[in-house]
Amino acid sequence: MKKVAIIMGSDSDLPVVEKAISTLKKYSVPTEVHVYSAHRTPVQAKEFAQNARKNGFGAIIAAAGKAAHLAGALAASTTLPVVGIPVKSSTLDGVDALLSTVQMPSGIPVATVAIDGAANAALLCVQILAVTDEELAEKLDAERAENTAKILEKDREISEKYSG
Ligand code: RP5
Repeated sequence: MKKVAIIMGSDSDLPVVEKAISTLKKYSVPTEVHVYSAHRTPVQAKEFAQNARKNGFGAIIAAAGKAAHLAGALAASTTLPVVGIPVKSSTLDGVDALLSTVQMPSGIPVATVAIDGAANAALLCVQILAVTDEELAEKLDAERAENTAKILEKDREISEKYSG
């Protein structure tokens, strides 16, 4: 199976990124995690992206806050799918990172999830790998069915308690 890379701009992003790590683990997707910054270690970030395909990766998750150029900078150096997580750090509630990540120029796409949306970033990568992996696709279907059952149970509980 192809690996998924999780790159974060700073170790301070780890509390958000942990949800992506645990989600990929749940699906037994091989994962490699690094701290590379578009601004502080641009050479290492670029080198990683340039070599990612030949190193067996199928997708890259990039998490960064503030002027969050990491996902775009990685996407500039690879044609693997790059999923950006805008991280809510300090002042502007993550809107700074959201706009920095999502507003990519034509030709260099970044699939941007919600602010701190690490679980969805991982799920999107699983879905990308599942295009050619039937077993993963079945796991995704099973998880969706389980989630649907949970929500319907909540509906039943709340409906019983408050309707009338
Ligand atoms: C970004 O700046 C990082 O991704 C992080 O979200 C933010 C703050 O980094 P630190 O100053 O905490 O290292 O590049």
